[in-house]
Amino acid sequence: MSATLMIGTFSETDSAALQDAFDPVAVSSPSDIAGLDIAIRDGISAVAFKGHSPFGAAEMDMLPGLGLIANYGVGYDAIDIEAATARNIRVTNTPDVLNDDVADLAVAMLLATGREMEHASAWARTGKWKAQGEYPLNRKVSGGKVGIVGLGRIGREIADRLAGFKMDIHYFARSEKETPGWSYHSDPVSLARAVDYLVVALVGGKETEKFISGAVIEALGPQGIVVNISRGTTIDEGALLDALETGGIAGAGLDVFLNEPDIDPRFYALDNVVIQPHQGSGTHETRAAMAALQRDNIAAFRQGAALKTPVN
Ligand code: 8YV
Repeated sequence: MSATLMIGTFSETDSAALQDAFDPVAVSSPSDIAGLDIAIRDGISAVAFKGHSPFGAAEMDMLPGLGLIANYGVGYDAIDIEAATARNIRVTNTPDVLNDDVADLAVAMLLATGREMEHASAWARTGKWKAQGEYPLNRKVSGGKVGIVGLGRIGREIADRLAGFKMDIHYFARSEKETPGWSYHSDPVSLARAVDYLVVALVGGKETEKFISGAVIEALGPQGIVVNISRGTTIDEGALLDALETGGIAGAGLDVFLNEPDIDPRFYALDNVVIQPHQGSGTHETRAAMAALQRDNIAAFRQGAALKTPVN
């Protein structure tokens, strides 16, 4: 028998489509695999995975017939790729289909933070506009200097959008790209020093942990705004909170956090932070495309065809 295991919390639509296509067994998290009967575990050859709970060697070893983990998401930092490769388990992800939405949200957070839109909205809603008059002046975003940390597919979409806002584009990447007019920085401190806005579009995982360090945040300075649409792990969150609380930087627009959704309550007390509940790819259109790509990868695996978007 060759069965599929669905791991995670899927929307009703995505779940129904997976049921129709593969009639899977379902659990909420990789840590639930241990609770499945051995006979069921032995029959699993493909996993449809969604979420950010760790999927490591121990969980893989409980599924001896596993050949594929099809991840719902471009980021696969929750999955131990080295352990999967060592066990001949292929991993796929859902790149590209979410670039637009994630880039849109990054730009929205940059504008919302810079133009103090949450404050300004509260000013109107709580009657201050009527009672106290015009909202205090804030800052011009168009034409500013922005640094993109990670010029991959999503980073590039963000940079292209911000070029439309007449911004001076700087970036950090592992190597310089063919980007006439944009300024390359080989280290993030130099990048942060050169700009007013820093947008983090790195991949997650051990290699990029705390890449945006206290030193980078300090280099950005009191006028600086940080936007993060990558993973909570890419920023030294303690250093970020300290800087936000003490005026070390001006503000932040954050879609991702450590320990989400149980995020550090210090964030809730800050009025210079725009908080989004990791909703970068969360539109009907994009989530449908991500789910379809995940199913296509499973179908390809079942047919012995080439995987659509392999990771390893
Ligand atoms: C998640 C994401 O997949 O693609 C990614 O890497 O972070 C998101 O799109 C989504 O939150 C579902 O877990």
